[in-house]
Amino acid sequence: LSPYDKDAPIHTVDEFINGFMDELNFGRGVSLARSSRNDQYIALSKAVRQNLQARWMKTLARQYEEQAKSVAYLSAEYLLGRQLDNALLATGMTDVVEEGLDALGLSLDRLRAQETEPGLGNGGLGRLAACFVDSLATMSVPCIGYGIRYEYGIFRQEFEDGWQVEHSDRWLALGNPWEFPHPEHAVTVHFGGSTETYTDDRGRERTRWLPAWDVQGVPYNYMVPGYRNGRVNTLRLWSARATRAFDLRIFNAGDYVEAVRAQTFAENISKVLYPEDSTPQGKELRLQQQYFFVACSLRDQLENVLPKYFDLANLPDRVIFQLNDTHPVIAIPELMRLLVDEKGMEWDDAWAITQKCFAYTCHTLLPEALEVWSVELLGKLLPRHLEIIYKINEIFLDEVRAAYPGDEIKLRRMSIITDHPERSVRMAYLATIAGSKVNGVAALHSELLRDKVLPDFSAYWPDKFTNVTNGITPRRFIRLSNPGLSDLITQTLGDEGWVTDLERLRELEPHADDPAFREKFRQVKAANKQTLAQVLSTRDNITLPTDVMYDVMVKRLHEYKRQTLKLLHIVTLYEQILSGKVAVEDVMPRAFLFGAKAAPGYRIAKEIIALINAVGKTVNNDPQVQGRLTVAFPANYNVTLAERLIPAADLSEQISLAGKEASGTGNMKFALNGALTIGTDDGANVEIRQLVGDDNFFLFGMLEPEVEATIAEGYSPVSVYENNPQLKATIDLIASGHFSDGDRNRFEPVISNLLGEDRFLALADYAAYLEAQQRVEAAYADPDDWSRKAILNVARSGFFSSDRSMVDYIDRIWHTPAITQ
Ligand code: 26W
Repeated sequence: LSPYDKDAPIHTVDEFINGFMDELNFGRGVSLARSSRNDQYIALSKAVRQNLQARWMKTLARQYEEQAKSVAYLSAEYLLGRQLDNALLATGMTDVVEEGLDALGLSLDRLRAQETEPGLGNGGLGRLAACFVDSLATMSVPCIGYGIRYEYGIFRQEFEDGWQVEHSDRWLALGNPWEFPHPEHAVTVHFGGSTETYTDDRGRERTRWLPAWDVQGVPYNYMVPGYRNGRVNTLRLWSARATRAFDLRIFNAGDYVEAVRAQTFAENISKVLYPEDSTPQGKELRLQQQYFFVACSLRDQLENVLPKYFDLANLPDRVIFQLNDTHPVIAIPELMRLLVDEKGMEWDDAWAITQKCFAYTCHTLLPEALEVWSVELLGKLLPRHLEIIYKINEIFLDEVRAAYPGDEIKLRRMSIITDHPERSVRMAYLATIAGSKVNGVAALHSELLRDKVLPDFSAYWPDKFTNVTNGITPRRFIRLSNPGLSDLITQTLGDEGWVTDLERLRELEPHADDPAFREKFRQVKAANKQTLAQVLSTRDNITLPTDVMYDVMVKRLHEYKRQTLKLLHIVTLYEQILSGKVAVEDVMPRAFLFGAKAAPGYRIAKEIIALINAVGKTVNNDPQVQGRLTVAFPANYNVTLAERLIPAADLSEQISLAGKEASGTGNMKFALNGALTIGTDDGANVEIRQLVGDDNFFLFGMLEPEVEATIAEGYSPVSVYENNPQLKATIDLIASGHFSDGDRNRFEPVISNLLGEDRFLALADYAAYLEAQQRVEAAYADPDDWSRKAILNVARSGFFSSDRSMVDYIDRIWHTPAITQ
């Protein structure tokens, strides 16, 4: 940096007021008196970001000087959450800003509320990417996150008569102070057309792609601030726009209006996030999105990030591309194409480089979630890539043939190309063959991935397979979201070091036995419930009692996650009151809180949402219940709401069918914030239970091998129903129309799904779940012991810091040291 470049300009309250007023008066062009709340929010954000910008330039300069190896994280989703608070925390500016705003008669809380969160992800996978980039910045590890700047993020959910309705998420409508567009660095991406062979000047037979159309990717940079370490990494999201060539061609044809319309066609590529979580639809636009952002990102690395005249043979020393699920896997043939077709490298040399430059993380076990692209579609959109994939497959199958002579079945099983149900490309296989490492996201998941999903590949390459258990950033998910608990921890441990060294929470363990500490801990939880009740009252017009257990289930609505099992529990408690089996005075008061979005085309998931809302309406308004059971389902669950809900929870519901939830990360957030888990032996629940101890976790349900055995035996949900009188009474109450104004058909789809198929064995685990809920009630009846368990959950959750996940990725996969100075 030259001496003319500015260092962080804001340190004092006066400097802040100056910076803020400059941004307001000269950035927005309004006086304080005339400014809107949005003007104020943007001016505030821009004043805060000044301090980050100075650090950002320095970080980039250091990285360049050290020629450091970086992680290029390729992810179609980043579920970032609000930026302002995180920037304040990272820079340590909160107090100065609060005081400065106060002096101007403004409130930081109100301006915070003005921010629309960037919801550029569906759920766990997108949020994980956001946690990982946060941790890497905090650990001074060079990383650039690549993704798509969707103009519309995940839809905004509303309920109409309890039914989910989707609205577009216009998150950019009021301006976005957190992004830095760089149209001058736009790159061009090609699509379609055909390929041809030719002989180059050295007499070699080569192939080139003759594409039919192209678009430009404009990079928008976002700052990823490290926590108080003076580092700021980059998140580079690509936005699509029409190229000049694109519209010139049409202008020349004389149709001006058609030319302008064509620009819309190009811009459609980054228009909207696909709201599908786990069921890929094979839509052409989705493949366009995937190729668009990885092509932009690879070109950016090769042409802008690496020095001029860089020897590409050394690429693996400078960058590792981490594939966040299969969504960016088309990057593999793209790198081969760049190296072979454009740089003139020999195939084998290019392949050796490519194999070192990629690593693949799988985030699912559901077979229907594994992405497959039809050969027809891929060949139409990316003909050269299809050829490259075929060649990769051919060479790989030759290897397999040599290793297992005569085993035609194995050959067919391991082929990237499958013929059923139509000729298509299995992206997970391509990623496994090309990647240097393949990892699952929790211990159990990595085991199942190795042994059940990719057994042939793990037998062939045992060392390729590894595990990295997911994590969550403690900055956002305790320090920011739970200031009360954070202050208590800091007071108890003596300093704030735990925020970047989460294993230090272990030091809380001895305090779990201290009655005074338990009391303070309970006060924090009680205050968090008050805050949440306040938020839900203004946000959703929901009335919540604050002196009851908060039992929370928040995650995408999916059958395998089994929201219906939770619902059956609630209806059971209610039925027991109605039928007089249990006196209402003996019912433990509880509030059941749900948050969940369903994929818009996922019918049964939407029916389940409607049923939860219907049950809530009936139960909440039934005088017989005397307010002991409350069901709350605030619409539009997102990161911002999670930050309020999780700190207020007593009980965390993690009740997926064993073997289906790859990891879960919400489960970690709850434990860290002092909720106890009721959960199955699934995903990271397994590790949570091992760490917090069996006494501090309510385990129930079948284990994964039992699940398989039950299905193999021929599972009959209806006989479970026939043989359990309470279950029968519960389901019959729903079927009777009690929650649908007497309409017996209203929830027939849900009922017949449960009794006829029950793909995820909710009924099979029902009895065990009720029994576990009774253990929960018994434990909650002893507040002191419950607090002790909750404190131990906090104290033993340090492992789930995404900082630890990053250490594991660095040791096992990336080998990227932190930068120094
Ligand atoms: C449309 C195709 C599709 C397929 C899969 C879209 C999205 C997916 C993701 C893999 C779904 C997802 O978010 N998986 C979740 O990833 C989290 C982070 O690793 C895990 O904690 C969750 O268990 C897993 O469901």
